[in-house]
Amino acid sequence: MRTYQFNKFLIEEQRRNPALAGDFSMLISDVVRSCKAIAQGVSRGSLAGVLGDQGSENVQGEAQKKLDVLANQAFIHHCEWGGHLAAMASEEMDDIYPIPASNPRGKYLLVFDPLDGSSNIDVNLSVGSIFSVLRCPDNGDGKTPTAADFLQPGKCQVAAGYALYGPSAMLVLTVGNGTHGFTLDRNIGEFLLTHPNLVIAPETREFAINASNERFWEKPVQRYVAECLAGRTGVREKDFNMRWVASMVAEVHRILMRGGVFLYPRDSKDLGKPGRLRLMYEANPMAMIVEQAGGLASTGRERILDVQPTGLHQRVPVILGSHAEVERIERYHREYENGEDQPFRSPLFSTRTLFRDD
Ligand code: AFP
Repeated sequence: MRTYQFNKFLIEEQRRNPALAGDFSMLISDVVRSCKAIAQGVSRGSLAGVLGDQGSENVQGEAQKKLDVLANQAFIHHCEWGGHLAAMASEEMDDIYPIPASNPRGKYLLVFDPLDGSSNIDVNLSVGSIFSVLRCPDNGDGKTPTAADFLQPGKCQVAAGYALYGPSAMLVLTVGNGTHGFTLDRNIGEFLLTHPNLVIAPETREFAINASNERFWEKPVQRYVAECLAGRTGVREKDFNMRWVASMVAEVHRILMRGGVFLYPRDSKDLGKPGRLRLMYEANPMAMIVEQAGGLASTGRERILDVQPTGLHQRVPVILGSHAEVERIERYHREYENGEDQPFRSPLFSTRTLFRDD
């Protein structure tokens, strides 16, 4: 396989798009260095004494793992001094992190989930880091950035990517010209281009959802999943497979590799949360990656990249992956909203009607 180092890929992208030269490429290199450091810590697991709980909570009220905090520190340590960023924001930090005045400030903003799927880390399952790059609005007078500067729709991202710390450590990146995968060669400590121009299969027989929430889903999602479960005995006339790793990075990577659809929909489990996943540092970067690979990413009612953020840590419903399935799920939401969804009967549920009682 003809592979080449990540830096060669960046240089070729700069030649294609001069706007990526200089600050931007140097920033991406700093992010990649952060992911290499995290990959090293994750791979040593218990041997490095970094597993288990930190004994604190993040702004989401979620227990922090030691590696959550260490991964967050790795991004700060590798990215704060290069002079390419004005500020950073993270799942693990309540507010934004303006670059200290002691360091030069740049024209980009970095948003990241330093360790996604961290509830899997203590049981040695795949976890990852997710990152998104935005331009910092020109404050003109070099004013310290604010959280409001980050609240840009996902379509404004200039780059998005993730690192997957799995059997092999991989990096997946888009700078707006396709989605590309790199594998870490630990012998030389470099990511090598192994999966150029990834494309998501438009059709699939595989869906990923946390099925334990079924009773809390909205009816269009209940309809879609029930039809998948009915398989060849129902309206889909084909059997489906289900996967659930509880690590978004792993689910998205599988979809990039072999197609599929991932759903973390709105549910009534906690009416204060319109979904579990965060817009700025999970849904938006993954949506850009998926769309650049020919897939779709939706809330069920609108394109994720069009959502106007209202808060740094806001949550959104996420439905992404193979084009045909996401379009079907969006159609089911429209039919539900318009009262056009037909009474649903399935051999699995005898005469149970999942939809409107009227
Ligand atoms: P953690 O980082 O707290 O493990 O959450 C992971 C995640 O945000 C996303 O990566 C998974 O797809 C989803 O949550 C898993 O949610 P469930 O715990 O409900 O399965």
